[in-house]
Amino acid sequence: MANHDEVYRHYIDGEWTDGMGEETFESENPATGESLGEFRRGTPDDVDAALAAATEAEEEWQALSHIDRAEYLWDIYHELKERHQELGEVVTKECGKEISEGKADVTEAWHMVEWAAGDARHPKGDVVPSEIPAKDAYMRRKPRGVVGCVTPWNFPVAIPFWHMAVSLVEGNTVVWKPAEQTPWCGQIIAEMFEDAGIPDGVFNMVQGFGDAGEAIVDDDRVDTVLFTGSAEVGQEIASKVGGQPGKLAACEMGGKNNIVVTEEADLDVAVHSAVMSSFKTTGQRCVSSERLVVHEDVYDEFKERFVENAKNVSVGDPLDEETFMGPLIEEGHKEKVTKYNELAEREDVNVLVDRTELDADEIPEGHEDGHWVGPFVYEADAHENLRCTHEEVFGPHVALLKYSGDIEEAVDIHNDTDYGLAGAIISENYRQINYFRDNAEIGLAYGNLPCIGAEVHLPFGGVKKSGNGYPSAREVIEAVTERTAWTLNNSKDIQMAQGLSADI
Ligand code: UN1
Repeated sequence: MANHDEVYRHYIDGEWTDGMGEETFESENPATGESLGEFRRGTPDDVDAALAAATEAEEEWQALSHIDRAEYLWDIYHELKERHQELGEVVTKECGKEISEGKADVTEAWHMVEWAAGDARHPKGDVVPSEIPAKDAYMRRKPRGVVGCVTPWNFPVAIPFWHMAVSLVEGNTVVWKPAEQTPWCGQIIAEMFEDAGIPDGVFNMVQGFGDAGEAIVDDDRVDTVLFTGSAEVGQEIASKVGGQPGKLAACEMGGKNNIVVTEEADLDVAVHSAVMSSFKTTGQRCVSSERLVVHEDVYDEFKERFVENAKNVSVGDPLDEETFMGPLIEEGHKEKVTKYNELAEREDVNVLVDRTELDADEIPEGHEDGHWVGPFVYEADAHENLRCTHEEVFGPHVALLKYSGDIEEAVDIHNDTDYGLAGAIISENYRQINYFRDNAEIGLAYGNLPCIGAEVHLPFGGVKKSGNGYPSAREVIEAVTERTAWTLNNSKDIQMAQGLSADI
């Protein structure tokens, strides 16, 4: 538990500071409504101070080798592992994910740190044969400089390390704004960097809201912006940064993700995958599935079994190991999910399960102020352009969409959203699986698996409205480094490529 006698601060230039603003804000446990601690609210002036420190620290940090820089992260790797249970509980208390998910968040963080720090022993560069015999050509990677990171609440430990671990090992300095819903996780991560002895100004953390995030995005001293979060904010960032030459943004946003269940599916695998993908994290992963595209031959049996699960899946105290779904993150989000459930009714879908309001006896004692919602499941026309089947809800709001044709039709339905993040096919037929693999418009494609639970050493990102670039996992290296093509002439003659005449 955070210490209630103190107001937690920003970490700028190796110091804990109140910053320049007067305001504070509270972190709230979404399962109980209790306050977890009070935090200073950062202002654009605080971001300015953090960016000044990060810019100042660049030269010294870049003078270290990858391996020396990685040493600081190895310390954090060990700490994450040693404090697994404790930190998992903090994640669960602050963002409401059930405890196995809270712990998995911490595990994912140390996997990322391990990948980035281990990668220091594999510095990246290429020797490329030149088309001219006496020429050597190389490609070297260099850090871009200052990386600004804006991270979401739903993976409050893992995603910051997706952004920051590779950035730092590659020689960038960092200014990070944690999500305003999970400042306690932000505080703990900053303490870890301090304990690891990271040089002043290399890592900076400013707590706060959208205005602080915007100050990071707008500032010329930031060379790369990494953002994971909502489609609205991501689009705004991408278009703002697109208008600033020399600056780069890698954004990963949401999805309206599908699972395709063909007539050749193993229905045990199908139901299990759909329940995991739709209800884990109470549907609040960017990779959660809200559309289940099911062939008519297996539709009735799938529906019956999925509905049975949706009716019975446990919603409750996320610290209890028996719980499957915790609360939603905040009251405003509960209102949004409720509105989408109501919208679906107005759009005249056939509602199969409606647990929008839980029964009083389902809510555990002491948790009356939590933001509870259970599954909402309905069937709708797969070819109709309804808002409820096309807009991301980010909750346990799930449409069953029946199809009757072949795999081409299923994949057409699958692709019929503006998003393209994650999706899965459940089938025992390799031709169907291969067709899905080659034609589904998504960045993360799964076969006979839930579409959540990506591993950090694979690229993580989407297409269409789901994002540009990879602010995450191993591919983040593309966003936080730039490459120099270096060409050396080993002769006294000037010889040109493309057969260009060198006569003067
Ligand atoms: C997210 O939903 O924002 O693939 C990230 C997964 C996790 C990351 C999810 N490794 O489900």
